[in-house]
Amino acid sequence: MGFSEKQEALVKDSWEIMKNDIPTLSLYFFTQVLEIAPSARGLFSFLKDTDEIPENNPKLKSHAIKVFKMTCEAAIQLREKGEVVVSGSTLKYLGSVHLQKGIVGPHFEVVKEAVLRTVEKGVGEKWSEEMKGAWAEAYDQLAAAIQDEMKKEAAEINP
Ligand code: ISQ
Repeated sequence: MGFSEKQEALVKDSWEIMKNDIPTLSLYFFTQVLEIAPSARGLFSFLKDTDEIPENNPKLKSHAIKVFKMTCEAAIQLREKGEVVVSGSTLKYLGSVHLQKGIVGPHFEVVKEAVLRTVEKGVGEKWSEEMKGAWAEAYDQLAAAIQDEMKKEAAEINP
């Protein structure tokens, strides 16, 4: 099943709403990631030496924005092209950082759950199962593209 215009609109419109409150939502997003997987704290330089999640930390905000923005872009491409295409250099970069950090499949699942919870909080009463499905699919396809690149890169390092 392809990605419909309606699904694309659900993702785009919810991201437009969420953009109005990036500080709250990025904090909420990281809180969810750490609630689901406390050990993920060690993966982020700005969380390593603290028990709390720093509010208004620029790195935290930019990390959160990247995940949401790329998922939103993935939704647009899914509708336009039927697949997620990340530019070669961006994909290579994403593949190598995630590989270097030792990220594996279950990490992507944690972040997926945190993304969905954050959208739910961000859009309030506009939240629906359909919106959840659209975000989940866009995220899954983006995560699959990154993980494919990680496999390729791992094979180059260790053929
Ligand atoms: C993955 N890549 C970049 C930033 C992130 C922030 C939170 C969770 C996962 C992430």
